[in-house]
Amino acid sequence: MTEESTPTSGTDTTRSGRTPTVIHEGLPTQLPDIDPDETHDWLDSFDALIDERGRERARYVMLRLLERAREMSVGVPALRSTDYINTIPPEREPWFPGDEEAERRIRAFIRWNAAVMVSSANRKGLEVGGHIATYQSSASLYEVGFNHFFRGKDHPGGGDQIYIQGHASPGIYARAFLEGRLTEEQLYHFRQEVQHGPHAGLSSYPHPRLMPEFWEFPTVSMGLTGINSIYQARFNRYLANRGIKDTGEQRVWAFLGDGEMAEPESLGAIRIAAREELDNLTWVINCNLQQLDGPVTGNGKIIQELEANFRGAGWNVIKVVWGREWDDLLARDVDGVLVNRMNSTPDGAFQTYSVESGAYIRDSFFGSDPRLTKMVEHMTDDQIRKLPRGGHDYRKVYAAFDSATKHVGQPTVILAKTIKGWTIDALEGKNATHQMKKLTQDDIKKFRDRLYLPISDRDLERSYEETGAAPFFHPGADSHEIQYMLDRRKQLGGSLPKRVTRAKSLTLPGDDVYAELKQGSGKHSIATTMAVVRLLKDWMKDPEIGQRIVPIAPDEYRTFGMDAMFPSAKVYNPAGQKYESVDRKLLLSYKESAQGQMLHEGISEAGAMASATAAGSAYATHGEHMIPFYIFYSMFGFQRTGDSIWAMADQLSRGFLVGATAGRTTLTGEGLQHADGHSPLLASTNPAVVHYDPAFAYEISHIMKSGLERMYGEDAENVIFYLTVYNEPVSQPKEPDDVDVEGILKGIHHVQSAEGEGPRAQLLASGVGFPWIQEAQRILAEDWGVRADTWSVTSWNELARDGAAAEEWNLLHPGESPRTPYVADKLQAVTGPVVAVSDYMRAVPLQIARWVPGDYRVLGADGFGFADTRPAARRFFHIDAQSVVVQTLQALADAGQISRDKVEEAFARYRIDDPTATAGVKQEGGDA
Ligand SMILES: Cc1ncc(C[n+]2csc(CCOP(=O)(O)OP(=O)(O)O)c2C)c(N)n1
Ligand SMILES: [Mg+2]
Repeated sequence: MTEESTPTSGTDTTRSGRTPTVIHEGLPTQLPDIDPDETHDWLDSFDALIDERGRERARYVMLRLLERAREMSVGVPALRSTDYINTIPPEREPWFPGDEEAERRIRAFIRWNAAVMVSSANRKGLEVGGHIATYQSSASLYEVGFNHFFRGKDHPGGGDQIYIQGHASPGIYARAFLEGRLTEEQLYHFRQEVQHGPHAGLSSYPHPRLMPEFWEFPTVSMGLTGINSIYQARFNRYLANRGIKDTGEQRVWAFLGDGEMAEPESLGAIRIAAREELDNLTWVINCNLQQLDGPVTGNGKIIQELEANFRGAGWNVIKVVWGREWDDLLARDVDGVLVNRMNSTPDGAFQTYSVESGAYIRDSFFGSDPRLTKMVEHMTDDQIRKLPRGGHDYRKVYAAFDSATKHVGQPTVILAKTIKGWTIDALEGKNATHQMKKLTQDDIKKFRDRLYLPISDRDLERSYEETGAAPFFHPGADSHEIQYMLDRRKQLGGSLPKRVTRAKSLTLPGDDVYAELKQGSGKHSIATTMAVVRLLKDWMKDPEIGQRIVPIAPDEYRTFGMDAMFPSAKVYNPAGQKYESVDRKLLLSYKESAQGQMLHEGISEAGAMASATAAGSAYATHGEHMIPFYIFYSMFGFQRTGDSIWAMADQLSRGFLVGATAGRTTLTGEGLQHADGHSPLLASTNPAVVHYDPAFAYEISHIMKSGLERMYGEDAENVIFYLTVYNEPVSQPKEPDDVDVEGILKGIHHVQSAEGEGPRAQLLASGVGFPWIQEAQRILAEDWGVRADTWSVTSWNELARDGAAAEEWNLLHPGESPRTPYVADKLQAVTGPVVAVSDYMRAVPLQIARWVPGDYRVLGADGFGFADTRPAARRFFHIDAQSVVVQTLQALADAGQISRDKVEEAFARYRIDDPTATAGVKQEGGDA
């Protein structure tokens, strides 16, 4: 059998050994009834059951039958949601291996320090904010993880990857303080990152860029944790499948808020995790039923809603709703009244119970049915009030984590019900709790009592007098608790969170690989997109970096001419290819493989960004340099996923982003929503992004080479290279012998001087705009006697940054001779007005206006794009060669170097105000 005719190029079954079916956990409905009499008998007996024993009993029997059917591998539809009780019944809870009492005290210390840290940061005169209630609701969730599950970086398997809810950071700092990783001083400096000197403060949230040895994953932009953690887990599998690293012992844990689940990025990719059977992924959703303003779904039940979503998507769902004190009541609930009450009580009511007295709960919750009232007769009001939620019951949480880590074939989500602000009376369950940052002395004394901390009133009061806040608490490095927690971490592979960079710099390809681009395109024309893809293909053949390149595209490989890579590099699919491909006989057939190199994300720019982020940070998260090469429809890059790129920068990820089909007028026919005339501006706002807008293939060779050197060579920088490339075929010149590489990399280089006598002008253009100034140069010379020099601006953004940096340096070095911005230096000696143009809005070239000597005029494509030919669109925006000519003549007339008549004459001749003048002008290379 040839490879083309092999129906399955990966494994036959999925990772869990199951063959994927089209009907998820269901059964086909189009089955003829082969024995109607028998069917009737069954239905009759069910009716009789309802008549004789009632609906409740019938429901119970039905559920048991469903359960049995699944046990006997009879494919029946899964229930989308189950009763509002714990998924793991008490009898299936595992033995708890820890010292529960010591762990309770450790939690108390952490709770205390976390709250004191935030409260202290909000003392009068400081008031830098922070959050108390989030961590207080999730302390048990984290602590079970830290003491029993999370594997550290020294674990032989490489360690787990943990996404911590951004607003829970105080608890994580508080634990690090107990472990001796942070000082009391640093806790006092929470959210004061510069005023006490470098590294003396703590960042507000998990920000690897600000604390690169501590935080690993930025999480505070709600929603990104969800999608990024899924793609991280998937990327771990990709590394293993491709034989780059064994990640079998690494688990991704993601902690999320129940309010946060409303973000599209939270739930938007969950089916990918199920489809790829990511049982290396566990989500823990802290269901405190509240978000910032108040309840998440006061009238509904967020846990039930999420359960249905996740089950529907194919996840393993573990609900941890009730603490152990409820077990006894549930065991006595023979009529199902308690479960029924639990099922039908809305979240808003549960929130109210969290702040009400036992008598109120007895009356409102248990008073609705005499059988319920009787059930709690033996309990005091106080016992009723204290009936805990599952997410605060350490053993229930342990059971859930244990079960999640043993589950095979599906990702797991743990839905843990908690109370926001738990253990702090002043905060618990209040609608405003999220924003309550200050604790009064009275609040703090009650809190201390609830945690049984040995801090006297006197000590508290003195601390308030001296520092304006309560004191931190540390039981001493030799105490049993600290020894215990350190020992637990040692067993599990060291303290977390922690970020380490173990990857060695790569041996980068030599100059040969760049030779082809430097040759130019001869008689042909090629688009810059093609030039980039050509070089990428050659890079992928390199013995050192080839395997490390991770091509990523959201269903656009064909658009960018990368389908030629399908047969060789192959599309990654952990299940291989289980069908005979329609195009298997073609040379360029679509190939999927578990060892595939190309990440195909489906139509998900958000997913593609998440993959790029995971790949680009593998040098730290896995100690393996990987080189994401994410190519996308220009308009759907920075505009669509700007926040993800911001998070990628925070995560110190590196890699190439390629905005293909760039420009407001170059992608013909696609129109307003596709025509990108502003991405460079958006990119300029991200300090990690180095943007280039190359005009020529030879420029691309230097830029991409520099990208490799800066991101993967010696002293690698935490930057992201962003190239805008186009789909318009352009004649690519051969690289000049005296090529100005420094100029190309810094952002501007001189291309061609005009010969002859006459008024002079300087023409600047970037990207696809270069041919316009080249043509303008010719027209100016031939028709108007003006001698123009042409300059290729490879990066307006880098020139502007350099200008700003020079000014800042000058500000800070008043006594020294001032620095000159690069662009000012370059244009210092030139003559005549400077006219700039690009396929972007004016604001892009205007970024450098301050440093361009003399008269500087800018043309640009401001406004919405539309569908038409390139010549028509460029005439409409007044950015074509003729417009450049008129603009140059006008500048010369203003300077008194030519007569004003000439401007009017040119204007009339070219009709630059009239797009109809371009009707019939031919164009080459269609849309994408
Ligand atoms: C994208 C985004 N939008 C808004 C916010 C502001 N914000 C921070 S926390 C929060 C509420 C979080 O509620 P939830 O997810 O339930 O977490 P909890 O604190 O209740 O655990 C909001 C709206 C944000 N951080 N990110
Ligand atoms: Mg919440």
